[in-house]
This record gives sequence, structure tokens and C-alpha cells, in this order.
Amino acid sequence: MDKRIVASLDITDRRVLLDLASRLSDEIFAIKINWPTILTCGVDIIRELSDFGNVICDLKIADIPNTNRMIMEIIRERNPFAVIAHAFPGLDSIQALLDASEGVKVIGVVSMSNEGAERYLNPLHLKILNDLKNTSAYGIIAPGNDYRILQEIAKKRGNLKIFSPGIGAQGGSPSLAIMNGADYIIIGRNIYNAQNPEAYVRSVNQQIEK
Ligand code: 3DU
Repeated sequence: MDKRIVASLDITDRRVLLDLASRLSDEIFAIKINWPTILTCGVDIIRELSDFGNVICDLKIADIPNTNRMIMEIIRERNPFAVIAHAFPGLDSIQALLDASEGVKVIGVVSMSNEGAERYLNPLHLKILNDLKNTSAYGIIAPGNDYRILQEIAKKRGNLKIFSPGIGAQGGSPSLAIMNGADYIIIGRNIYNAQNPEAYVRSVNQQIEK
């Protein structure tokens, strides 16, 4: 079976992070890292982690085209699978990332899983999705704990892959997120805080297979 879990290893201790990445690598689709890891371990952690498989850099890049391009040029040297960017600054900013990507995939945030996103970002999700469909973006981020939005996005996503956070610690269920349209589920705390992270990931894989 294709692996569907993206392990969000939001860990700031480099040794703990690399150890867990090596233990989980056979059971997951990708490792995702975010600012806490990059700010403490340094940007070269991307390359180190890439020894264990796909690395997704969750930088939620959201700037003008020139700055976005500069960020992509720094990241792409370190062998990531994908970077996550906000789409709300506009298609010129997303296009700058795509133009500089040299094969690194771009995943755009369409809506977010936190409550506050209901006020600003989430009402725009279909507009953002439609615009992203006209680019060469690889995927989108859509909440795995709001099945109504997830279903709506899944119906209209075209070729875009859906990556869904909000699983576990934020209330979403792995199998319901997949049944409602997620291609990949992003799980952080429930993996790295588990007593036995490998066993937890194996149990989620079994749940998904059923
Ligand atoms: O809640 P968790 O511990 O499973 O971690 C989720 C990760 O996904 C974490 O890095 C967070 O910053 C990211 N994320 C969301 O949780 C929700 C979003 O809408 C986008 C990213």
C-alpha cells in the first residue's frame, strides 16, 4: 500500500529528530519540518533528513515574488521534496516559487485547521483553490479536522494532491480525513509524543488500510 502519513516532526533537538526520522522512514510518505526545527537545528537539517526520505518544508512562505524566489533558491539546494507556501499573497508570489523550484514541489495553503482561520482565510478557500488549479503547484493543505471544508475542496481539487493536518491532537481522525478526500495526512504530536511512535504509525497505517 502507498504510504499516506506525513510525520510532522516538530522537534528541536537534532539528535532526537534524526533518530526518530530513521525509525519511522519505512512507514511514512514524508517527514515535514516547520520553523521550530529549522530555527534551532539550522537549514542544513533539510539535507540531513533527506537521507531518510521525502522532506516537506512547512515554511508557509508568504511574501512578494522576489523574496519568495530567494527563499526557494536557498531551500532547493538542500534536497527537499516540497515546500509549503501561502497562496493568499497572490499568484505572482506562487509563480515565483514555481519558477525557481528546479523540481521541488510547491504545496499551497488553501485553508487552515485552527479556529481563527474561519474569520479570514477559510472563507476564501474555493477562490484560492481555483487559482492554484491553474498553476503547476503539486498540492494543497486542507484541514483534516473539518470534513465539510475537506469534502468541498476534494470535489474541486483537479490534479492537486491534498495534504491534511489537524489530525490527532487537533481532533481529526486519520481514516475520516482520508475518507473525506485527503491523499496524505499530516500528524505531529500524536507521533512524536507517543510512547512508541513506530507502533503508533503502524497502527494508523493499519487503520487506513481497513
Ligand atoms: O497538530 P500536530 O502536532 O499534529 O501538528 C500539525 C503540524 O501541521 C504543525 O507543524 C502545524 O504547524 C502544521 N499545520 C497545521 O497544524 C494546520 C494547518 O492548517 C497548517 C499547518
